[in-house]
Amino acid sequence: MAVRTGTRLWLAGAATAALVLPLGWMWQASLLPDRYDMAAMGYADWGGGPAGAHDHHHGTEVADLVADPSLPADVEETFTVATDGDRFTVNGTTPGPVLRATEGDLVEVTLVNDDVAEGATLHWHGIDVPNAADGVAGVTQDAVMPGEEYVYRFVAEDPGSYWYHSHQVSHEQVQKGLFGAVVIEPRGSGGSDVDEVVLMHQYGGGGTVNGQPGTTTVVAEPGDAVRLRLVNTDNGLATAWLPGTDFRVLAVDGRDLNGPTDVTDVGVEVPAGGRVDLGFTVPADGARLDLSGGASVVVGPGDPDGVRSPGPGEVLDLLDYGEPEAPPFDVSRPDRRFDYVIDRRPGFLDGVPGLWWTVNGGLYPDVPMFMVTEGDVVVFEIVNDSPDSHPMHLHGHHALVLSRDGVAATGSPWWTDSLEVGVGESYEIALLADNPGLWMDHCHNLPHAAEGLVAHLMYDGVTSSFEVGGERVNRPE
Ligand SMILES: [Cu+2]
Repeated sequence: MAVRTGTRLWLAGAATAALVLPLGWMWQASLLPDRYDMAAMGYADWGGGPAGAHDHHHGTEVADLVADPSLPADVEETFTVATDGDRFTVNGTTPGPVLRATEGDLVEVTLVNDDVAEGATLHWHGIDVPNAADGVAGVTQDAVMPGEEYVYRFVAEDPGSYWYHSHQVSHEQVQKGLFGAVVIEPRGSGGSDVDEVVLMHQYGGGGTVNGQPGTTTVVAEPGDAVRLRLVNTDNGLATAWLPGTDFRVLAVDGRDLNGPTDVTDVGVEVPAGGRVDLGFTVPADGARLDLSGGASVVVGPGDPDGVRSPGPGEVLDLLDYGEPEAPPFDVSRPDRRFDYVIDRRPGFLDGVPGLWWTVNGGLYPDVPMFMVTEGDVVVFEIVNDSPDSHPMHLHGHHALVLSRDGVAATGSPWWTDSLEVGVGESYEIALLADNPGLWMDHCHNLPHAAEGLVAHLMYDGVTSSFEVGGERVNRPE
């Protein structure tokens, strides 16, 4: 009897050890060092193309990938960030000021940190800036601490709608207000009669437009040509609709669509981080834009106290909207093909047990470093096998949507930097590697990024001497 009890106890102990020892190892293996070089994280994935040296000690420094220093600034701004513990502001407001430039301008913005204790940065979301101006703490710069400043310089090459936000503790700082819109006007064009930013954000309650809850009024006359620049700074997908008004989608993620046609009574989806420009002529009795977050915009005559319309029955599909046009590079024979398969499983992330996101089966930081050389044509297949949707954001580049779920795109070229990848969906996208650097490629549902849904695109021969963690406690997510 005693022997049997002992055996049982031994068996129980062995079973416990069999569980605990691997768990202990997994926990230990998941611990991140106090500081680490992002360029050395994960494993190199060459996407089926030739492998380079991937020597992250010798090469071109991220900090040296700058706009031509001899160019004088055409637009010069100082953005001072501050916090009262609850909200973050830029020059005293949230959203911060709209940064306006004209195509071709050299933009120079000095970030000054007044009192944001954990530090801050400015990332120019959707603008394909030189790497040193990308504003990612621990990757392209150190977080700017109170009393310090950092100068961002870039040429505003592509007219369109963009935004800026902190990329230090971004899941907290962005939600609490450290952002603003950017508009790059085309050079020498007449433009619209009325051109307004509609920045959508939820600070913790319902939706707001440019910081205002409820209904915002845009002054316009019947017959005016209007361009509304919808910017989604939230973590989730937004839907916008214009009940009864004919409209067209002029641009997506800062790129004009080719041959967009009028549509009526369909919704338009704006992924987290994404921008959609809507164009329409103001009807005699005005127009009304309703937003899924709960806010509305009345354009021209119309009743600000009017009733919100029920949501749209269907949403516009960009896959076959507008007129096709040949891509500027040959997408049929890419130099590299990468998989970006998103899933979720239990495990440890930096020693913390939980259900964490995976990239190609691995938990952060055991994720691919997508390696390219300048001039490569690169195809990504993003597959979402997880039970939640993910707005995927690649820094420094725009990608052309080739297909969704195996169905080829047949509409206008659809260039994106913030692409909603729904549950079970797969997208094939193509890009030209024409902006050397070390670039984040992550989910813009920012809590998801903080939960490990982060990878990087890296040009062979580029090095970064910045570190995540470290004395500056750089925490990009
Ligand atoms: Cu996500």
